[in-house]
Amino acid sequence: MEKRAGFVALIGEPNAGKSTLLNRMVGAKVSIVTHKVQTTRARIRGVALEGEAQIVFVDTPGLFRPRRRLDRAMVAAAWGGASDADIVVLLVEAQRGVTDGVEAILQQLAEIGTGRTVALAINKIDRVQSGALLALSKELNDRFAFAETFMISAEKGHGVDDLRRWLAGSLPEGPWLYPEDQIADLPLRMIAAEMTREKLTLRLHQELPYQLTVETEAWEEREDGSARINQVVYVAREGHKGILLGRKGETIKNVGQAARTELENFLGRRVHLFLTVKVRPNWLEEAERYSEMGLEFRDGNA
Ligand SMILES: Nc1nc2c(ncn2[C@@H]2O[C@H](COP(=O)(O)OP(=O)(O)OP(=O)(O)O)[C@@H](O)[C@H]2O)c(=O)[nH]1
Ligand SMILES: [Mg+2]
Repeated sequence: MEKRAGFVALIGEPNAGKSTLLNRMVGAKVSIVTHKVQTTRARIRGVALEGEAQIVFVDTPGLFRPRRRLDRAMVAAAWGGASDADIVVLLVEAQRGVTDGVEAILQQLAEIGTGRTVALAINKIDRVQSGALLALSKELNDRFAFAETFMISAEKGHGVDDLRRWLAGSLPEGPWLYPEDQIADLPLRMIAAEMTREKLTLRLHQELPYQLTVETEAWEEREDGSARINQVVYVAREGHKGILLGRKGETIKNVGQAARTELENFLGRRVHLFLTVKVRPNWLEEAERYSEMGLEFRDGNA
């Protein structure tokens, strides 16, 4: 059998379950997941093997109507991921159906999707009756010529094997793109920063998760096999710093503990994690913050 390999971009509205699907396909948590929208900020690749095929999944930020510079950079990264891929999979939430947001994505897809293989994955089928699924599938297929439609639950795993097999068979023949044992290509320091951002997003309310960013500043391997990691959480306002720290520093302490536990599981060794909160009123307009996130900073984003 010939080897196959290629890129599969996962696109969809925020919260559709793209990162959950990527993690399930890879079999490890390489992309953070929360119940909130706009969790993923950059393109994150995860590698899955299926028979003789190496499938490189590209998780993307959710597609929505951007307002800020950061939003624009995220949406640009998502469409960039789609246009670079061999196959695009559009995730649509079963219970939400064809929202205005899905409508807008379908219109854009009509432009970039021609000549490209685009599959539809209706996700979160564990939340709806099967009758509703057929109607939704028909409605979506009437609007766009999807190569194939899958009904899946990224969280529970339903339909995911079928999707992976189909993707494997649809990729072009060619040599593998990554070493056999590689599952992600995000640098460890970025994975570590993302883990902390996930815990912050889960714990903080309203707009705050969207107004902060996390960077790993130092990573020291120690002789006893543990790692000493220093991270900075940038916030835009003094008031946000207070909320992040919490009473007697409780909030940041809990976040640090949760992030450390996850990092230790991921790395399989002990971690000493130190978090510092810094106020940086302009961080959302700083090119360096964007490159740290893996996003492009362009003048046109403003
Ligand atoms: N019930 C159910 N929930 C799911 C399923 N897939 C994902 N979720 C949940 O949906 C929420 C969003 O999942 P994510 O994977 O972060 O979604 P996303 O599309 O990556 O979101 P953004 O990064 O914000 O664009 C999380 O709470 C998941 O646990 C599913 O199949 N069924
Ligand atoms: Mg995501």
